[in-house]
Amino acid sequence: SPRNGWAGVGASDAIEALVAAGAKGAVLPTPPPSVDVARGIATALAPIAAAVKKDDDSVGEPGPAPSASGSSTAPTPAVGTTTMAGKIIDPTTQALLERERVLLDDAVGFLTESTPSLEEIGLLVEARKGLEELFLLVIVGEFNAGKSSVINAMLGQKALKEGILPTTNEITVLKFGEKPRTEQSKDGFYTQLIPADLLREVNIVDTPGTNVILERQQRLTEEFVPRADLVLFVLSADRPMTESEVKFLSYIRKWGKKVAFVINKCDRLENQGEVDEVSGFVADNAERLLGVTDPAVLPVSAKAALAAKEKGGSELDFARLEDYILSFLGAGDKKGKNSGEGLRLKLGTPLQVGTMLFGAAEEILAQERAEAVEELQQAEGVDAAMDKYRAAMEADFGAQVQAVRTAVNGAVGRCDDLLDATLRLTNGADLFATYVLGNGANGAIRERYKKEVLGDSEAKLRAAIKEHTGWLARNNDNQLRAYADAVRARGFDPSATDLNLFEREERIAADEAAAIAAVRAEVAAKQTAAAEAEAKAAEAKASAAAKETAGDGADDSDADD
Ligand SMILES: Nc1nc2c(ncn2[C@@H]2O[C@H](COP(=O)(O)OP(=O)(O)O)[C@@H](O)[C@H]2O)c(=O)[nH]1
Ligand SMILES: [Mg+2]
Repeated sequence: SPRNGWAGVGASDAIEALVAAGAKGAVLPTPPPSVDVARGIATALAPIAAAVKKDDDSVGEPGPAPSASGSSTAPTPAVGTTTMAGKIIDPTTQALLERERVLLDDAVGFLTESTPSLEEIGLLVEARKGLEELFLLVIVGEFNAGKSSVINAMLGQKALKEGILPTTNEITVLKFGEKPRTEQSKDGFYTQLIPADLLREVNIVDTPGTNVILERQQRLTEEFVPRADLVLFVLSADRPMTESEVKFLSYIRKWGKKVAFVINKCDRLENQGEVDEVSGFVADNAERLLGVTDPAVLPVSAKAALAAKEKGGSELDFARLEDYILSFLGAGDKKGKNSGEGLRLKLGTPLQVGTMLFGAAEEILAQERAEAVEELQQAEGVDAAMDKYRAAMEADFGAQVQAVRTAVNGAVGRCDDLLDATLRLTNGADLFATYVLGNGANGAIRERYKKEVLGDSEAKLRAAIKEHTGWLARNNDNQLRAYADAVRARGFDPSATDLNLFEREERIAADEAAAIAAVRAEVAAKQTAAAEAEAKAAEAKASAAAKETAGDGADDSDADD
C-alpha cells in the first residue's frame, strides 16, 4: 500500500514518553503541571509530527512488517473496513489515528489545566475535531484576488458571490449536500451545502481575505488558517506579492502549513512569457518566505475556466490546479506524486497546532516559574526580616518589661522598708501594735503607706506602659508599612490581607488598657495588703488594751515614744 510509510510511527514510544512525563488522561490533578510535563508532551508529539512530515521520497517505502507475532495463521484485520471521515483507511493508519486522538485529548486537557490563559486552546480543540472531517482546503489571499471565483471554477458553478468589492464578508465552509442549502452556524461562519462531486472528497473554505478595511475580516481569515490541511494562496497576476501578502505568508508559515500558490487572472497578462515571469517571481518569494524548495505555483484564469466548464469543456491551466488538489485526496497524480500526502497532512494538522501551543505554553510556564521563584525569594527575604525584627523587639521588650518591673519592685521594696523601719523600733508584735497605735489616730499606717510606699508609682507605671505600647505601635507600624509596600509592589492589594492598620490600632489600645488594668490590680492588691496589716494592727491594739485592763489596772499608761 502506498500508505505503508505510516507504519514506523506506530512503533514510536510517544505515548509511553508522554505517560512517563506525567501526562495522564485529560486531567492532571497532582503534581501541578510543570514545564517538564509540557516538554514531555512536546517531545512525545515530535516523533509523530516528524513521521507525518516525512519527505515525498519516503512515501511508498514499505514500512516494517506488522509486528503481530509473524504467525501466518494469525487472523488478519479486515483491511478496508475502517473509515476516517467517510474514507476507507488501512489498519496502520487507523491505529495511528487512535493514538493521535488520545494524545490530542491529553494535550487539550493538559493545556486547559496548566495554561488556561492560552487563548488558542480553542484552535487545538477545533483541529482535533477536524480529524473526523474531510480534508480541509482553505482558500486565502487578499480581497479581490479572485478566491471566490477560483472556488466557483472548481465547482463548475457560481456558488459563491464574486465582485470587485470585498464581497465575502464571512467565512463560508463548502460541504457536499444533495440539496443546495446555506446554514449559519456560528458568528461569521456559514456552511453552504452544494451538490458538487468535488465536495465529496474535500471541504473547501472561502475566507473574506486579507488586506481588507474591516479588521474583523482579517481576523476571521487568520483564525481559519490553523485548521487548514492545505492552504491555497490566491494571488492576482496583476499585483503578485504585495506587502500584506508577504506579511500574511509569514503568519501561515508560523503554523507550518503546506501552501500552494494560485496566480489568478492570468488572462490579464499579455503572453506566456509574462505568465512565466510572474510564476518565477512568486516561486522565488515563496521559497524565501516559507523556507521551502520547489513550491507549487499554479497560474490560472478562474474566469476562463468557469466559462469553459459552462460550455462543457475545460481549460488546461485550471485542470492542472484541479489535478494538483485531487492528487492529495487519492493515490496521487498520474505519476503517483503526493500519494498519501493528503492523509499525512490531515493527521499532521492538529499536531502542528499542538506543537505551536506547546511552544507558547512552555514560554508561559517558564515565565510563571521565574515569577514564582522571585516571589519565593522575596517571601524568604520578608521572613528573614521578620525574624530579625522579632528578635530585636524581644530584646527591647525585655528591657522595657524590666523597667516596669523595677517600678513595681520599687513600690514593694518601699513597703518592706516601711514595715522594717516600724518593726525595728519595736521588740515584738504586741509592742509593734502598741507603738503603732500609740502614735495616735486610726489609719496612721494607711496614710504613711500611701505617702511613702505608693507615692507616684501608679503614675510612673502608667507612663512606662504608655511608652512601651507607643514604642510597640510605632515599630509595628513601620514594619507593617514596609511589608504593605512590598505586597503592593507585587501587584496585590494589601487591604485584602491581615494588614489592616485601623484594626491593629484598636488592638494596641486594648492591649494598653489591659496592661494598665493589670497594674491597677497590682496596686489594689498592695492596698488590700496594707488594709489587712492595719486590721491586724487594730486587732493587736484590741488585745493589748484587753491585757492592760485585765492586768495592772493601776499601772498608769506609759506613753510610747
Ligand atoms: N479578468 C479576470 N477577472 C477575474 C478573474 N477571477 C476573478 N475576477 C474578478 O475579480 C473580482 C474579484 O473576484 P472575487 O472572486 O470576488 O475575489 P475575492 O474577493 O478574492 O473572493 C471580480 O470582479 C471577478 O470578476 C479572472 O480569472 N480574470
Ligand atoms: Mg470572495
